[in-house]
Amino acid sequence: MTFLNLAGFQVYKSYLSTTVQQEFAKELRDVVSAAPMFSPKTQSGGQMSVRMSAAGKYGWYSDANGYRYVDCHPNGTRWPDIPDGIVSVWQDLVSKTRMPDCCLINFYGENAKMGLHQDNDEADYSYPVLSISLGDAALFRVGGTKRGGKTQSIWLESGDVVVMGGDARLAYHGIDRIKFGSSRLFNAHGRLNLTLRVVD
Ligand code: MD3
Ligand code: FE
Repeated sequence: MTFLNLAGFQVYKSYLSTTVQQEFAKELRDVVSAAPMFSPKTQSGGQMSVRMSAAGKYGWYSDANGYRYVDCHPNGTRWPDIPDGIVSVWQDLVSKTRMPDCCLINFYGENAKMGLHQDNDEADYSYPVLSISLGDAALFRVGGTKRGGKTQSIWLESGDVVVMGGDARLAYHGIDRIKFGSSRLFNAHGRLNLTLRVVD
């Protein structure tokens, strides 16, 4: 494990052992079989290249009416519980008293990316967002709290954990591209990113 501070982002490289990553991958297979991945629609009528699902009290959903946190999957069922092992990463690095309300699950296939954005739909920014990367490596770009400022980039690899708190909580960030096929964690290529959040 090596620790790095990148513009207020706490980056824990190789935080999770291969064994733990494999255990998370297995638990996530059960989560996404109960709550299948979908491609959120954008306001402009397009589709995001990232596929998403979620676990916990809330998940994220987007359609012609905008984007928001919702307490059910689009299929009408409640989101599955966040697997215990994943909650324990939050307990070790963020809080032992306040549990996350949401574990967003983002899947990146070969050409998926996520444009620079801020995460500002949550009611309380005093809690950090914790990100867990699994599978193929991704080029992560971080900026400041205003659009158009200078940015820095870093490769996030399987087993890396990032904590975004303080000023970094409202920093612009995105994923430029995936190094498709760079990891052997899953039977298929691609990247999963988990973000644990306090929503309300
Ligand atoms: C900084 N996900 O789900 S993880 C997202 O890899 C999101 O799937 C990316 O941006 C991904 O919203 C980046 C790193 C990350 C996640 C949430 C943040 C950075 C963040 C929230 C606030 C500030
Ligand atoms: Fe984000």
